[in-house]
Order: sequence, then structure tokens, then C-alpha cells
Amino acid sequence: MKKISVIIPALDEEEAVATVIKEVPISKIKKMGYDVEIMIVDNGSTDKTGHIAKQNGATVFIQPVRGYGNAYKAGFANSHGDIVITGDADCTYPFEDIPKFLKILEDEELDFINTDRLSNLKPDVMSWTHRFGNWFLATICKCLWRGFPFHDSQSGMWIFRKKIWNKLNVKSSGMPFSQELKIEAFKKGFKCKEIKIDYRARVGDVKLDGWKDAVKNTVHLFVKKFGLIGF
Ligand SMILES: Nc1nc2c(ncn2[C@@H]2O[C@H](COP(=O)(O)OP(=O)(O)OP(=O)(O)O)[C@@H](O)[C@H]2O)c(=O)[nH]1
Ligand SMILES: [Mg+2]
Repeated sequence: MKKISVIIPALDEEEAVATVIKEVPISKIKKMGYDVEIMIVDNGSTDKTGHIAKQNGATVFIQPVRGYGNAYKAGFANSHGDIVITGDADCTYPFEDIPKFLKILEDEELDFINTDRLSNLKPDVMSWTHRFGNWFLATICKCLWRGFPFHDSQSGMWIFRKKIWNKLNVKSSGMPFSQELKIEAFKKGFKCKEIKIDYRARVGDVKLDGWKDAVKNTVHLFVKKFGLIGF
């Protein structure tokens, strides 16, 4: 039986993590013929994130080394699924749509699906600065990698076959992990697609360090493309 790993990084997300776990439609996924594991990668939370996640039936893997990329690398290495589905632990991503994503992945024999938060974005969900940052980073990706197929280079919800992970050279340990994964999936020639999703407002405190993360992601793109020494 094929297995799905729903992998969710969490840093101090005690307000949202239970809702996020409950949103995964386990019985529907099982009816489609898959086994399911939900893994919360606790990135050194100082609140009750891990405890609440366990109470709600998730496997909790602790990655004490902080960083969004570090959390995902630990999650991928310790998960057992043939197909990986990711998203934040902050109620922003539609985990209830997993059956739809799985069907598209299987029917179209895809390797990697990115989700697009921006095309159907509701007005109050994201600040204009955040929107601009997303547009800016996606535009740089399209300029640096001709044919880059994604509108939303920063989306944190991906659906992909686990076997491709070992072929992707994703070095980032922090927030640039998201864009680097997409660049690698595209560059290595995997069969990719992007699906529009309904993105929602965040529950709990923002973890992103706005401008600092935007600058870091921008620098990361140029370093990745041109391999600048010293970074
Ligand atoms: N920023 C950040 N998030 C982490 C880290 N480790 C785990 N996470 C989790 O990774 C997910 C992404 O972080 P978010 O702060 O939601 O980043 P974002 O989605 O770009 O920003 P928001 O629009 O505020 O949701 C969340 O579930 C975090 O709890 C880390 O070191 N830094
Ligand atoms: Mg988020």
C-alpha cells in the first residue's frame, strides 16, 4: 500500500497546530487507497506545540536546530511515505484539499506539484509588502531560470514523490529552502505543475522576519545562479 507523509514544520504554533492536523482528511485519503502519516517537525518550540500535536495523533519529530529548511530536511529524512505533502502549521494552507492534489499527481503522472497562493488571493489575507515581495522573488526566479514554471516561488505547500528528493541539490537551511526546492525540481527536469489554492490568514504570531528574509531570499537566488564565493 502506498503511503502519504504529511510533513508540517512548526515553531511555536500552539494556537494553530491542532486545527491544522484535524484538517487532514485521513479517512478520505485512506479510501483512495493510501496509508497516511502526519509528522509535525518541532523546530525547538518553547510552547506546547509538540504536546498538542501528539495529543492530536501526529508523530512529532524534534529538530532542535532552528531553520525552516533544517526542519524540512529532518522531516523528509525521517518520514516513510512514497508521496510527501507539506504546509505550514499556521492554518494558512488547505490541507482538506489533499485528495484533489493526490488525484492530479497520479492522473497526470507528475513528480512535483507547487501550489499558488497568489492568483486567487483574497484582499485581507496578505499585506501589500508581502505580496510585493512574493511577486519580486518570483520575477527574479523567472529571469534567472528561463522557463521557470511557477508563479508562487515562496509557497510552502508542495506535493511530490519522495524518490525525487535525493536527486535535488537543496542546500538551504532557512527560508530560501522553499524557492530552492522548486528551482531544483524544475532544473532537474521533473514533471512539474502548479495548482491555485485558497490561502487563508495566519493564526498565531508571524515567524517570518519580513524584509530580512526577503533580502536573504533575493541574495540566495543570485548566489544559487552565479555561485558567488563567500556565501
Ligand atoms: N520562520 C520560521 N518558520 C519556521 C522555522 N521552523 C519551523 N517553522 C515553521 O515553518 C512554517 C513557515 O513559517 P511562517 O512563519 O509561517 O512563514 P510564512 O508562511 O512565510 O509567513 P506567514 O505569512 O507569517 O505565515 C511555520 O509553520 C513555522 O512554524 C524557523 O526557523 N523559522
Ligand atoms: Mg506561514
